[in-house]
Amino acid sequence: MANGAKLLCLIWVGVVIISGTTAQSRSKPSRSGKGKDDLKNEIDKLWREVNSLKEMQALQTVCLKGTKIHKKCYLSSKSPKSYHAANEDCIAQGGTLTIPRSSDEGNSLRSYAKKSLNGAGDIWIGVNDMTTEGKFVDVNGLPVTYFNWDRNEPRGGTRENCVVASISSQGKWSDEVCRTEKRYICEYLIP
Ligand SMILES: [Ca+2]
Repeated sequence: MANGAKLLCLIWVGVVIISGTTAQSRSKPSRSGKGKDDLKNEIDKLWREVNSLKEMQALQTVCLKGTKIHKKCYLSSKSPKSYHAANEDCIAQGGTLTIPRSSDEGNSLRSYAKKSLNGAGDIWIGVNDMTTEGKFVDVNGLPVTYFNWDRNEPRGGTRENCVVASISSQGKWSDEVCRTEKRYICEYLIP
């Protein structure tokens, strides 16, 4: 081969190699970039699924340990606490203090309380008039529409701003000093 032809051949080989490399280096990052996004989305999706499974499992454990009524599970706590401590404990477990929304719920709550807390006594429920005297709201600050006050209750005025349900006395409600230590039941909403 003549020197000129050799040179041309070398240049051609060089061009082929360089264009190959640039084609690769051009397409590679975009492919891997897209791949990374896909992978990230996939991981995010799996992570969400794992978390919702964990929540479902926790909820199932609560329902199995406690009791299940329509769209709610109850789990009693045996050690008495002040209203605030009880409320915080329920929130930490992913629930709230029980809020009986109807006489049916009140009855279910009472029979579960009777069974799980050995009969007598009062339990905190998630109702209070701490913000405005006489205006009873639930633990989320929303107005309560179902009440089950005992006769002559509430009567504690500004001194008693938290509500208990009596296990022995048909689940009737009374206002009580929030610092008092009472047993309680947390409720968990079932999706
Ligand atoms: Ca009050």
